[in-house]
Amino acid sequence: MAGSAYEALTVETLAARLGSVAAMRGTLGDPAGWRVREVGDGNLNLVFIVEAGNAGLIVKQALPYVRLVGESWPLPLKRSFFEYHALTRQAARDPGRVPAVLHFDEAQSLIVMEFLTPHVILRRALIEGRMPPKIARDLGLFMARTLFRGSDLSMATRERKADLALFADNVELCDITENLVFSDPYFEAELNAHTTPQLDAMVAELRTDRDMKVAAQQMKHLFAAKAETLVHGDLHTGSIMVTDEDTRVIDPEFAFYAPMAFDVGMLFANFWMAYFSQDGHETGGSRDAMRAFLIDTTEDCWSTFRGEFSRLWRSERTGILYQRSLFEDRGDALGSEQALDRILHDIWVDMLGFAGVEIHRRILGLAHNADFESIEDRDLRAACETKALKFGRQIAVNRASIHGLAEVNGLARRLQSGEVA
Ligand code: SR1
Ligand code: MG
Repeated sequence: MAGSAYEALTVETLAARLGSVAAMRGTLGDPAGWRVREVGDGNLNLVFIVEAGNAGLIVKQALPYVRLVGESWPLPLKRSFFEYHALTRQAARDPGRVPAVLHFDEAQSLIVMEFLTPHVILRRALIEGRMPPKIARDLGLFMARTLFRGSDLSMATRERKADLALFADNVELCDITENLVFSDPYFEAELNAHTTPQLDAMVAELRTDRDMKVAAQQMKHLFAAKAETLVHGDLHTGSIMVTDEDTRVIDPEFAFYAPMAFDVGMLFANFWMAYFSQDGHETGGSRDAMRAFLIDTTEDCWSTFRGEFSRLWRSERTGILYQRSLFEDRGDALGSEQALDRILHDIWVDMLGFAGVEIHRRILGLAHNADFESIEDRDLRAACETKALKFGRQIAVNRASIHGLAEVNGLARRLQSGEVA
């Protein structure tokens, strides 16, 4: 099928169409014995699990439209090209943290990759009250390594500029983020939805909140203008698969050169949304331990991120920025540490802004989170969402004067307990 015109796969056609792909045959044997299921539950693509005996592979294929909305919203197939190239770079920058790629077919916009089993989507695990013990460390390391090593702090400038140009073409997926994350939540955009009527008053308040609108646009400005590193671009808990022993980051089709803080803010927003949603998942008993786990996860993940970023700063700073020739080589290690502190501070402040808007868009925009959506009692869901919306507003608007996670998580606890309304 190499070189033939794009055609979406189906459960019925997959074996016949991919049966001659060497990487698939090598793992799965004769296609006559393949068992095929379509399991895509994301917003955009087809995802097939193909099994034979005890072996399995994933085939992910882009559709020429947004699956969540339908053919009325066309979307370029080229996103699988960006996903493939992002996966290869992430695999080199943090080995073992993304699924192995076995085959890429650009014309068919499909990637054949490792079948992660018995992994589950992290969001699902958190909704079920599971506490995967390694996520904070694995994700802190992943963010530090991919964000540092994709930037001008580390890469040869010619190579980085070539990558910047390559990923700059991911225009339509950036456009989704630019509109859905930073703008749509703050006006009556056509595809918006929220828990109604319970949130109506809160939504009206947010849409007339000048400070919040300015904060959201400042974050959009940064996202659009600060081409700092290759970000994953959609690093939420639905883009992570886990077991107790392993953490994998999947789905980097939104990859783009953007601020380092973007991935960190997205991820932390999703931890905080999981925190505020726990009230809605207490049918099996109290979720106090789960809430404590999520707070600890933000703290451990941030401290791992800072630690690894600092280690890389001291040992791998080979790019054009903050050259050693200006600092360490002149006996000014303190100057280099001062610059590191400034950079980590900027990531911290921007992370809070990105986290705030990510929380808002998952409650007010098109693409919602199962953390809240799976709460059937709409009054209870709205109560959880209201706390999250208030939290998002506080951290985004006040980001420059918030000094640490103790303060942010203190706010989360006070909103959760009702001490702050
Ligand atoms: C129309 S796509 C909506 C959302 O799904 C993806 O996972 C991204 O988060 C995007 O914003
Ligand atoms: Mg995705």
